[in-house]
Amino acid sequence: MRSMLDQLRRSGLEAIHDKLLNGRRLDFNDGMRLYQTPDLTAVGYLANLARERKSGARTFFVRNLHVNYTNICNKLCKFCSFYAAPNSADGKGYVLTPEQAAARVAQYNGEPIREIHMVAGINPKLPFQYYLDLLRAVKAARPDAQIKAFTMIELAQIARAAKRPLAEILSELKAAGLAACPGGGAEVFSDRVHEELFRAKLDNQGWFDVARAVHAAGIPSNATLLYGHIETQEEKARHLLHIRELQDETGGFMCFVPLAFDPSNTELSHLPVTTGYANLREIAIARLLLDNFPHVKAFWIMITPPVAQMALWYGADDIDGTVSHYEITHALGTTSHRQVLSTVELLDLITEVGREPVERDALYNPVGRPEEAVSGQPSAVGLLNAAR
Ligand code: V47
Repeated sequence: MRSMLDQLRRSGLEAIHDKLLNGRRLDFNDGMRLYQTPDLTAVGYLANLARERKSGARTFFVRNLHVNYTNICNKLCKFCSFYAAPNSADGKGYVLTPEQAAARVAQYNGEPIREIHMVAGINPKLPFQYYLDLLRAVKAARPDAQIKAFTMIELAQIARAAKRPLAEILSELKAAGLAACPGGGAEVFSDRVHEELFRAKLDNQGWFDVARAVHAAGIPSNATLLYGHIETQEEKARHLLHIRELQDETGGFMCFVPLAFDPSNTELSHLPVTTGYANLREIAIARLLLDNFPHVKAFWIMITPPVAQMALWYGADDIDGTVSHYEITHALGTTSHRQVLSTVELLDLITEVGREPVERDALYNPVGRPEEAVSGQPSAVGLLNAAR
């Protein structure tokens, strides 16, 4: 019978295993080796070592909902199926008023939502005041939930609309209810991919500058990688190392979210969807290279609940949440994909694979009954009872 050590040796991953055991950082070549070996179980074994070192068996989830306040966007990214170009004649563009956004959130008043995830297109017509009013209205509708809003791209636009320095407007947005920022808009930090797929968008350096300012303002954020389109393995490995470097500098990232590209209804619809094998590898490599990130997320809505469940043994310690109303890839009515999981379904996914669920808020504070929040380790039974 072959041991795991034999398997690691045969897969060329023995040196990476040694580095992990000795607390040494992985480098670009290690990243490439992890992308190139066909032996995903060996990669997963290593990622699971790193995952358990950070979080043990704990798996974080959140009761959340999404609000996409406008789909009007002047960036025209080739990978996006969500946007309506400004002034387009098809009549599909919309902007939610702050009151409409608040009303959408208020529909969930009976549910203990903890995180409101609010992002949208880059709509040059919206004035700075709109963003403040939006945050205040949504916060007033659900004062018990934290607002995680605005990608680095949106923040650059908001500063432009305000005609004021970013640092100044960040403190106003924070006072209006902004608790954290999501990781979107990062795509792939490669000038080649930027030029080919999202030329009109803030460039890679710009994304870093905004993230730096956000973290300096005391607002934590996530970071993403959009994979499964035209990017190369080298570009992905460099993307991860760039983000790791920024995290060394600011310490402001909470979670890394690999986003699997969904080609449907995009200019790249000829590309195949990513496989479960590719999705698990992306999560595992992120966990291994991003040694300074507290969390790695399996975003089930993109990779399906069964693959997200497996990912809990391939490096992920966060399975996102109940996710109501996700429109970035699944505009309402255009897909048969699942959009919502109940809390009980999420808990079942986590516990079936022997992981321990921890309900969190947008800032990764454990929530639940007071005694559970103190220990940070709520029991699955307690959570299940609370959820029923
Ligand atoms: O920046 C756009 C991506 C992002 C497609 O921080 C696509 O917790 C797949 O960032 N197929 C926005 N992805 C969503 C996002 C996000 C999602 C969930 C959790 C978090 C978090 C952040 O969606 C965009 C872009 O990278 N995206 N089009 C597509 N066709």
